[in-house]
Amino acid sequence: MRITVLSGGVGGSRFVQGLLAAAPDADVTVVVNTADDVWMHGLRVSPDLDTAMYTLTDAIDPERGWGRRDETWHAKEELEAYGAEQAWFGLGDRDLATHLVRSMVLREGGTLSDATRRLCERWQPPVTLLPMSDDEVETHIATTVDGADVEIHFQEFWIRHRAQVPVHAVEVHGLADAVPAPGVVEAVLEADVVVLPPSNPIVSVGPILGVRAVGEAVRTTRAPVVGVSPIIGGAAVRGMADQLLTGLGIELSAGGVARHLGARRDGGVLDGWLVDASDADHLPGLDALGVVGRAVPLWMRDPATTRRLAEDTLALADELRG
Ligand code: FO1
Repeated sequence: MRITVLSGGVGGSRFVQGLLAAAPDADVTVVVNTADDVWMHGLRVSPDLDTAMYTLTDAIDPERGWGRRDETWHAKEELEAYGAEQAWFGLGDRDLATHLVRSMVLREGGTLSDATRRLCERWQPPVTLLPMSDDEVETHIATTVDGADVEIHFQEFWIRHRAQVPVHAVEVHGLADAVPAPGVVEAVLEADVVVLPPSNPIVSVGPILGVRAVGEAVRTTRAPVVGVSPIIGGAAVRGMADQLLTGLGIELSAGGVARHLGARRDGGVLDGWLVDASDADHLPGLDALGVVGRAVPLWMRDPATTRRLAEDTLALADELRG
């Protein structure tokens, strides 16, 4: 069975771990958001690609959910001592080698796909890891810092300001002209199941669907498209979906995100949508939207609950396939 997952960083990668446990014989392709990518100290950093690669090879730091386990921060301390502008970014010493290798591949004229393949030669993740695009795409946030209206990179919004500054607009630079990376459209069109895991609908799943040909492929694939709500109750499970959705006027609920993504029958991307058991009151609204909803335990607390969520997702896909 071919499963294609459109994923951001931490939440999406955790979900894929459950998917691999639920369907060990499946051929899984993870199409990863690259709009979080950023130039840091002259190096190209791809946070979601690295989080997926590290999570699926158990190199991830389990507490942080990003970066390497057993990490040290000497380079970061030295950059702080130099008063380097971007010293606020969590650049780990082990992680630094990943950015150096990626940047070397790019500097030699390679693509982000080439760099990802190069890094995966070492890590051998149990999935095919594809950037959504090889074009440079970057999410910037229009905000107000110390009374001044500015536009800053998403990473600065999230890390330096801890998402505690207002969101006036989200601009994904380069997205309009970005084309899918090699293999991405095929992975969506030839899948038996396409999954939108509990990643941020604005800054993670959004940009992937915003690569025009990818969004079109998701809307036209013969595979059932099943999403998992990143919102439980009225709050994001983790990350900064609260601030982003509210800032953009999208209802902060499982139903609100489903309406934002839309039903495939009306030009949206969803056939099915999993909400948490505590959000079962959103099921009638999903029916009205034209999306088949299921209320199941959504919290990925441990491998068992994560696997169960993946099983519930595949079960709904089977139902939708008919
Ligand atoms: N997240 C943080 O909250 N603080 C950091 O300093 C930080 C550094 C970092 C470095 C490499 C990397 O791959 C991810 C990193 N992240 C950090 C996480 C990252 O900002 C987010 O995971 C995604 O960009 C949003 O999903």
